[in-house]
Amino acid sequence: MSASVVYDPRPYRLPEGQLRVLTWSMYIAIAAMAAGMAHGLAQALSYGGIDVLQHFPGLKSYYQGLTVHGVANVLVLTFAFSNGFLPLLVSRAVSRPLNGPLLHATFWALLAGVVLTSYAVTSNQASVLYTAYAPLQAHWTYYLGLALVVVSTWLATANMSLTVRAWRREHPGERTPLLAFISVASYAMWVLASIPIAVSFLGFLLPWSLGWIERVDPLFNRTLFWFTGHPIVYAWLLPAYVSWYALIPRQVGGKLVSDTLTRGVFILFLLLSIPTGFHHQYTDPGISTKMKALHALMTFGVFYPSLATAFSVTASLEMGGRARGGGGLLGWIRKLPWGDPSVAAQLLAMLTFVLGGITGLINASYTVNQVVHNTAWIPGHFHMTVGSAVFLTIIGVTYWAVPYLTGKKLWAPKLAALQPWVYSIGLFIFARGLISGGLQGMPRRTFMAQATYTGEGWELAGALTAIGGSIMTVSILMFFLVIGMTWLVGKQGEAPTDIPISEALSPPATAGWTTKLDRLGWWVVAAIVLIVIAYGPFFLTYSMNMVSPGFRIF
Ligand code: HAS
Ligand code: CU
Repeated sequence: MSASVVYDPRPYRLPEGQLRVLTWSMYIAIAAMAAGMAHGLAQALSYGGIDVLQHFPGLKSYYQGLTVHGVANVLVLTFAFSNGFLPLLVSRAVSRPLNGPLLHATFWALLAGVVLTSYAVTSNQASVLYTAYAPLQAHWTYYLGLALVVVSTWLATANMSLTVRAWRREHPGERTPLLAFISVASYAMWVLASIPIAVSFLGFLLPWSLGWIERVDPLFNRTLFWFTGHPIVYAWLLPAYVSWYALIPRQVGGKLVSDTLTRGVFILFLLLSIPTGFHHQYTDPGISTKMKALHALMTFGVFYPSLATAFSVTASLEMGGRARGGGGLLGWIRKLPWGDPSVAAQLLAMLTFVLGGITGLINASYTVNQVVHNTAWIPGHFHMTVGSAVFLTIIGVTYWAVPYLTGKKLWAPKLAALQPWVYSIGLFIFARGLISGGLQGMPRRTFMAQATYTGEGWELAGALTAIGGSIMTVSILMFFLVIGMTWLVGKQGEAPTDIPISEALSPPATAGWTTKLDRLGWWVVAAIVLIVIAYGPFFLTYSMNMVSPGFRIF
């Protein structure tokens, strides 16, 4: 193994059969993106007072469209992508194949989940939005389908863990390659974080939708939702961070700055992502103010590893820019390989995420949250996080992954490098609309095109949202054009033959306390302790009121 143990430098490519399964997982992600995008445009236009929803064949309501948009983009696109991406990186990092049966089980669980959920949503039996709040009741296929999507991520985690464990057995005393460690840590956090939603769906909402139990407790299920629903955002984000730390430095000619810092950042996410969910419930009754304040404090804690990431990744980029001849304070930025579509997409993902992160801090501030909660500000925030950092990184990775996986050269790379610019310009206009509208009280999750009321500044805000959203849609169509043409006419044999993985500036220690960082099991135990502190008091003192029958108002 090389001096910088980020990955095993011997050339390695997964057996084609296994690669095909991972590739199809990513194709499911791209299909979800198509569905999500079409409904995204309709949502954005609605803010501008334009109702195109009525022209969608088979669409019954605004909320059905919004459910498709949310579920397709943040539940299917993200996890289908990561189910393909993370195991690919792990197997490459340790130069070992994955477990075949587990790999197939992951794929089929995902596909079955997506089919069931799609059935529920497209037949208008699950217009409950992605948050699935009781007492709104969806068809049972919605809960079961999404539970299967979650199960697929557990199977993918088991597969990666087994692969790494087999490597460790063959390499006693050696540090786990960094790329494998951070990929497994990302999904390990998610496995822990997803247990509450599994309990809510399988223990309450699914039996309730089947008529096996008559009533559920809405607040209890909502709390289980956000128990998972906050850390889920880091399950979307961390695969992007994996790319920013371990792949992007190589793509720009720099190096990963610190092995120990990188491991530490992912461990902090494992520890701090979960005990923060009450920051989505500041206005909910039935939860003590003290516990909400504790979660606010923890939220400021989980801000830290992202700040560390900002500095660390910027240092890697600066190293690359300077190696390419960039001088002065900021001259290195221009020298970065902006012409490489994969790099351009991810650099813009980072830049737009700066504003996403700042707006998150505003949300997290307990009292300031009162100003923005349930307003258009919130979708403003999350389109600059999941809709930028995550989405543009998925696109950036796809720009090298599709050629790598199919052996075909990327079609029209210049167009591809322009695409993330169009997206980011659209995003800034769009988010400016939602953010300013939100500050002036414009609501979220409301069909503004049919609202019989308006407020000061909403017209401009709505127009900017609609214009920005339309530009973003054009950009995604450019992406589909590039990827579609790559499939159809991409030249065989001119694609990259290996994954772009960085070297680290210095190798990880082989003695001393930092070697203990690799013991993921212990960190999981520590995370559980923090979760018990943050959620124990609520669950110990809450008396469940199974009061609510299901409502289907769609
Ligand atoms: Fe959030 C609501 C707080 C991050 C997603 N968030 C949401 C919702 C979503 C979401 C979907 O405290 C709405 C849920 C719903 O439907 O109701 N959020 C935060 C905080 C952070 C944060 C403190 N959110 C995210 C991420 C998301 C996401 C990440 C998706 C992936 N959020 C909240 C709160 C609410 C909320 C409240 C509830 C609001 C309410 O009232 O309902 C932080 O983790 C953010 C940390 C990020 C940073 C930025 C670091 C910047 C980096 C880029 C570096 C740049 C470089 C540029 C390297 C500190 C790493 C160099 C480039 C060159 C070219 C030089
Ligand atoms: Cu959150």
